[in-house]
Amino acid sequence: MDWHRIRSDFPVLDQQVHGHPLVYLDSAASSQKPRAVINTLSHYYERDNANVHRALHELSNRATEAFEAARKKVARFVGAASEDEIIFTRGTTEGINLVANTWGAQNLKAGDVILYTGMEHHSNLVPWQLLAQRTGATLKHIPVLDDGTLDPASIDTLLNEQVKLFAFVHISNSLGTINPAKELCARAKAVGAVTLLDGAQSVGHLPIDVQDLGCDFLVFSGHKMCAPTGIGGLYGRMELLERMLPWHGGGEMIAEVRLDGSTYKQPPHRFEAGTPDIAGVIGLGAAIDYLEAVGMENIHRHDANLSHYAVQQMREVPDIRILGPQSGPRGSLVAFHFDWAHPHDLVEFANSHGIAMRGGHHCTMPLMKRFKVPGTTRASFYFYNTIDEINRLVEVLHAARKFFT
Ligand code: C6P
Repeated sequence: MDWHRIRSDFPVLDQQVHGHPLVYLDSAASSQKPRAVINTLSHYYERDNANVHRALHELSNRATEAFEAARKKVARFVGAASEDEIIFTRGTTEGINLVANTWGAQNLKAGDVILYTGMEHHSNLVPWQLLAQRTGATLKHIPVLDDGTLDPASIDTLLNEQVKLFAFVHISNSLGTINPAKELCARAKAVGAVTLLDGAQSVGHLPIDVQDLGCDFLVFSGHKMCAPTGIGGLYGRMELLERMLPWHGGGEMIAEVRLDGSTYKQPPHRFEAGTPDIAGVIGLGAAIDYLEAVGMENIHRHDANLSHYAVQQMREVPDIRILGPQSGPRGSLVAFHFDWAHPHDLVEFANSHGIAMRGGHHCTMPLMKRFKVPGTTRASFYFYNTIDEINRLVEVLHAARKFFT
């Protein structure tokens, strides 16, 4: 693979920041966009812009065709059985809230258990907490071990017949842990629990096949996989989707509206009230075309090489504690802690050297508490990053340690 040529597809990466070439190591927060996606958005607004599913004129037909073609692409990309199992959302957060407010509100009652894990992003905690308050369901979580993996003994005891929903993250945004999603979904299924997989950090980083994984719901964000912000997806198994009532009411989600009540369209349209983010959806389709052209296996391998190399090199920096798995596979990010500076000070220092990283709790406060750290600094990678950039990061970490101590 010619990764340098691929990198040149991302115009934003070709710039200086504070007199240094930009090193963008914050893709777990949001990825950069290739020219193919940017051009698709321009083309859409310059040539095809119109509302979808509503009119019969040429522009509306073109917009509707591109919009529904993107749904097919997403379905293929995540291995769904049908494009009708794909609902467009604003992102992972909205997808989880949709499931909590539809499937959750309809199916959970007092005494039922919602199981999640100690490494969830706030978006996979708070919606369930709100739902538990409304329904009287009980919240339980699988603790995280020191090495950043889920405690197998707790899985044995907690994943039982009382669990109605098991919601867990595929790749932790704060540890890099890759959870054994297929095995966990099978175990949940064996006790009759529905599964929701948070794919925010995995979709677009490794090949995903929901049918092989066996999850009931998968949520993800387009902006973390080369697509625009404000667009994402929810995959739901049709058997569940067709029994779920709508969450938002409005135009386009209805079959018939009377003054005394309404009937609703079949999924997915039942869950897409109002004018959607048309350009975002078409941009997501373009991002998928782009990722598939690079090859998901290639992307996964390159990501894995980068994070493996980064862990090895960062271990050489004195007084740094890397969170998450110390060996074996990890997602394309490395989060670390040190006592010699606040994460925000290090992020500022790195920024003055042209390096973009994130510092803080990464929307995983319970995990920070678990590891007894106020926050961490996180370098996250994507296939446009290079080994040279990791070398620059490590140089700057050495310099920062000297500067702050
Ligand atoms: N994590 C990060 O810097 P949204 O904001 O809806 O696109 O994604 C939410 C979300 C859910 N789950 C996981 C595992 C995530 O990593 C994220 C987003 C970003 O780590 C922003 S906090």
